[in-house]
Amino acid sequence: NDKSPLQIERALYQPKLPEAMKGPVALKEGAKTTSVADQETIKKLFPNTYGQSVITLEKTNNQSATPVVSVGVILSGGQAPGGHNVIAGLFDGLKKLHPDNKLYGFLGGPSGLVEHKYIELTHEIIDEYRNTGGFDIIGSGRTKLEDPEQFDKGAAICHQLGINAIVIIGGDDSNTNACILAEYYAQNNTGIQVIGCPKTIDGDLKNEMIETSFGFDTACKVYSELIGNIQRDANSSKKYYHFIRLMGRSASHIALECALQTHPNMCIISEEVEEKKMTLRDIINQIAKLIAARAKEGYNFGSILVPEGLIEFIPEVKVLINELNDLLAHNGVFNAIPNDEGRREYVLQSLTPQSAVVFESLPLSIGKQLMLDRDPHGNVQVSLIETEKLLIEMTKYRLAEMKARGEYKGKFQAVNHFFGYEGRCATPSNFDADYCYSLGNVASSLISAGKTGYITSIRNLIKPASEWIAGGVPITMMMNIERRHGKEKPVIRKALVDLKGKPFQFFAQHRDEWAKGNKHYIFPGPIQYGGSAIVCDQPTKTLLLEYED
Ligand code: FBP
Repeated sequence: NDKSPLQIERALYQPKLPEAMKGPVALKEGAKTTSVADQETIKKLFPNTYGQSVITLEKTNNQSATPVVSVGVILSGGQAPGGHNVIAGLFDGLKKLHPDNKLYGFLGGPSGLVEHKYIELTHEIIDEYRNTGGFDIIGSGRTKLEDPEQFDKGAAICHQLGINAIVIIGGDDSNTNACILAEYYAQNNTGIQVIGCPKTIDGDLKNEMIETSFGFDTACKVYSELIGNIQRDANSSKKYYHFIRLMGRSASHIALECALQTHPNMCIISEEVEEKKMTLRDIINQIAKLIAARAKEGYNFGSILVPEGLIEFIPEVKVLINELNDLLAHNGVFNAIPNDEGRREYVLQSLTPQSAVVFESLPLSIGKQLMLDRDPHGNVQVSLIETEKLLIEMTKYRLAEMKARGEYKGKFQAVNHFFGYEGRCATPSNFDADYCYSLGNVASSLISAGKTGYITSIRNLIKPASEWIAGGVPITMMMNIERRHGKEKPVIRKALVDLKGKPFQFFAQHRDEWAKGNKHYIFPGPIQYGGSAIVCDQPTKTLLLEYED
């Protein structure tokens, strides 16, 4: 057999649904909505999809006949545990509504729609992927859907296959584009609906109506298990400082959640660095101070969590990155330079004097990583920048200076880690398996009711699944106008860590205590899939702190 016992067992897991969704559902329309900001502008840009009502799904006894529909599904962006269950929930929901309903999967992300690459998803295929991690059922990609030409190509394949609706499973950018596509299809009377679904391990697609994005729960639990193991190792051998960088392109939700789960000696939160306008030097001083204080107590070991996006939040590095973005965008001269030294020289000559100083002060390897290609959304690929190594190098120098002045007596040996990809495709926790299956089911109900421009929403997530509240939210409700790559654009507001919010406040109240000694470490252990609900069905600490009374 080419499956592990857990794979076999997990395939049989029946995800839990909200009570209201266990049988036929009715859609209850709530109050009309407005966007979070810039109402007039957004209304003008989305005349067909703006202002719709929030929808709640309620139990009904009379299932009305629904027309036969065909649906296309797209996985967009980075993997997140539970994506397969969204598709399984969508498939089962559609089949429950009418056995002749069909589901197609566009291959390799949004480009599958434009390039007409697809498969029909059958019972056999779906059953292979139930409750599994990964996006390999149809693959994912980062192509941006933003041009009318792409939209028209998408409409052509939908008409050819008789597809009435597209479900886009993605993060804030992908759902913004889902809304633009919904509006375009409505304006052009294509008869194609578009529904979004909130995905990303980064946890930054959240607001009043979306309590969390799927995948955040599982990914944080995987990283926290590893951090706990490392802390136990550090506390056993008592000789290493572990600098652990955690994924999360921009927001520090993952680092914060892992800190709440494991109580490390230090966790940097990018949003705080930005608010306090901390320079790289300030951050290094803070780390060195902690290490010196611990050394005094006899502890020459510890754990330091570093959010992947940190580099972009340090004010002087942020200015540098912005200059590099402008300088390197479609720069034929730069691209034609054959070697790293030449490229570095070119960059140094082209930057403003202040940024040139910052660029020069960074280790060569980091400078090289900052010059790498941007992703299709124009973002610096922060997962490729080894910020934890930068911090280790600079801390070493700082501690040596302090030692020379007699301010530090101790031994500093550091080990670097990066936890990212190992958590993105893990077997979904019960929370993500249930949440995702429910999200997929909701999408089928919104489609059969003819809705478009909506994102699926499940709330009351800290309660058992049976008490979850399912529905749909107009995507325009979450939008505002932001300046992106030099242009004013309607986008879903990205949720960074709220420094006034309860998760950060809890962390801030306890971090001084966690900085000291070795008694506070927590060892969460691996995700549990079977056993008591206390160990299997716990939501994240972030959700608990945000929503518990
Ligand atoms: P999404 O926002 O698309 O879900 O991606 C999340 C993420 O895992 C980030 O945390 C990370 O910075 C990025 O993807 C890495 O991208 P890639 O898979 O292209 O290396």
